Amino acid sequence: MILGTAGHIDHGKTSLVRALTGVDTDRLPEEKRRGITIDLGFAPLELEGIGTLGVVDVPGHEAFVRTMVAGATGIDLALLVVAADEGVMPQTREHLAILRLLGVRAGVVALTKADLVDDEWLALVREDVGTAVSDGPLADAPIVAVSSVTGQGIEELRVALAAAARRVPGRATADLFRMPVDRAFTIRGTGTVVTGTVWSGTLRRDSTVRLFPSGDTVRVRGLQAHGHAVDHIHAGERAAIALAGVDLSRVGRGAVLVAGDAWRPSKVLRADVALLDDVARPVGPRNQLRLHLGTSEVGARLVATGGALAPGEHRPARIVVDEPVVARTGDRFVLRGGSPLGTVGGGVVTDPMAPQRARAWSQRADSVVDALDHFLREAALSGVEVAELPVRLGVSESELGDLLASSDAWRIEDRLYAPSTRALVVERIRSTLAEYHAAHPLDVGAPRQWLRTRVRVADALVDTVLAELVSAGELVLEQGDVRLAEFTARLSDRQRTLAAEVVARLTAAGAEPPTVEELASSLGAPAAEVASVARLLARQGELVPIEANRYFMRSTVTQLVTRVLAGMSVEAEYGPAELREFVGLSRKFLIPFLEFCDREGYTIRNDLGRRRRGTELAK
Ligand SMILES: Nc1nc2c(ncn2[C@@H]2O[C@H](COP(=O)(O)OP(=O)(O)OP(=O)(O)O)[C@@H](O)[C@H]2O)c(=O)[nH]1
Ligand SMILES: [Mg+2]
Repeated sequence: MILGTAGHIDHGKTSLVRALTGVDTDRLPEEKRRGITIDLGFAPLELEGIGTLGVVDVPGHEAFVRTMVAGATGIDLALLVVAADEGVMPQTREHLAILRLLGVRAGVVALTKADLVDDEWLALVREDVGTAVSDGPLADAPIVAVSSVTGQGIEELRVALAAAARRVPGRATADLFRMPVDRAFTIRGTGTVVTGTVWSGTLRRDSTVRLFPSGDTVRVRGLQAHGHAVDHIHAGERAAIALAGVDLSRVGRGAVLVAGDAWRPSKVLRADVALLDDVARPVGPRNQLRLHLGTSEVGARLVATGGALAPGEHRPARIVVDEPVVARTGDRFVLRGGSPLGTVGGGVVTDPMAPQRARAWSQRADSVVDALDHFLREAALSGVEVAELPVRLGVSESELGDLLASSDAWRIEDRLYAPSTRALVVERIRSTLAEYHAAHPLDVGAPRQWLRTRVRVADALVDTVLAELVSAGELVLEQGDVRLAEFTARLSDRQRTLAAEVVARLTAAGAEPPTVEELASSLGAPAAEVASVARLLARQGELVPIEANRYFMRSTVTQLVTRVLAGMSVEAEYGPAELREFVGLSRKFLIPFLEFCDREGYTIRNDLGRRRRGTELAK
């Protein structure tokens, strides 16, 4: 569990952390010299009956609010510090707003420097502070007066923190691992080490993680939790991770470590966004913003349906970022902007992998089922990748399993489609085939491969629907050609005349018929049309293609085959010269005819010549 400090500069956050933990978290020389916190500080806090909490101490200076956000992200409990002698100040309010935007739900308020004020003053400040927190997550938090100098109230504060800690719900350890990096450094002999608060899941030593934004895949060489070497780290722990073979230049605050293949860096997020009540003017797409998500901070623009967001307004919007971020549905974020830079709002991610031109979500999806439905309908024929859904829906892999088991979405291999997609694919296949038949009325059907490219959806989708339609008898698939069941090749009147002429010519030519081209030129018809007619006649059985462009009448072929087989015995091989005696063809026609006999299985060819196959015609 993680406890984070918050509060105005100099109000005594770091002193209080030291009074609670014994650790001085201001370790930088510059922090010592200036007497202020500049970077995040970390310390373990032992609480009776609870165990070890990780404490993140943040700076209060208004120039370091971005660092405060990086520290406050991922905390379970807040320790809001207000100095009794100064009371509520600007960063008290800004930090409170940030805690609320980040979804921190519990904590304790410490009135520090109680030794500097009298009871009457303390009572007034207590009331002020009570009012300041009244509409936020700390409305019910106990307010404890303390002094880090005299030790007054420290014990009471520990008790209050323990009570608050007891009410914090546990984090999901059986989930995808993610840890935003808040520090990176090199240790001699160990190499690059990153630290952070584990947001979700569990990580094992020697496992593999991905590092973003670099995209590197790296091995976890060693793990520490609260300063001790461990085999596993879990959600809600402060962890230090030694990464094998990663140069320090490739990792720093803002990077994120994740495990599993569900994560995708993205430049468009959808989110429910709220502007703070006290921002000066509306925020629209022209305003340059900084998006703080996890420990990362990137330039961003807000595009909300219906124009700019007014102060205090809460609406779905699209956030377009300058550099890709790794986010998950349900993630909280903070938006800062204006000049001087201030916190303007924040919200919750509702789609971390929004399509480029996605419309902002007009209706807030109030259930995972609705969200999935929305993504599927939007993706239509492209479908969505199943692997990314735990991140895109913000559910664990097992929750996704349950969801898919009860969903009527259509799964084809590794993608998921809306149930209505099937009808769309059917429609596209039917209309594509209808067009093909219209353009090629003499063809049996469209080649399957051509159909796949024309329908323009994933091959697996076309194949699945094709198979269904074929088995339902709506389509016919024959030798790689697909046709609508109701389609039959039909000749026009002109083509019927042409067909009759072709048959007449071939009959007249007997055993030595002309090629398609020769037929075409003697008939004065286009070769392509004569070829189509001949193909159709061949399909109907009237003609037989002996060569690619030469057809024989079926009756002629039957006579020739009978003649050649009658002359052959099954026991001997025959050379072409002998076979020619039997059929009486010239060499030019003989060889293609004999090859046809081999193809059709009447004869078998070997080194010695051709042998008659089978006995069915032998006498
Ligand atoms: N008298 C008195 N002085 C205190 C107490 N707590 C802190 N101080 C003093 O207040 C000053 C600021 O204390 P810090 O703990 O550094 O304050 P901080 O909130 O961490 O400041 P930043 O991190 O820079 O925002 C120091 O000089 C402390 O000695 C207290 O309870 N009583
Ligand atoms: Mg400090």
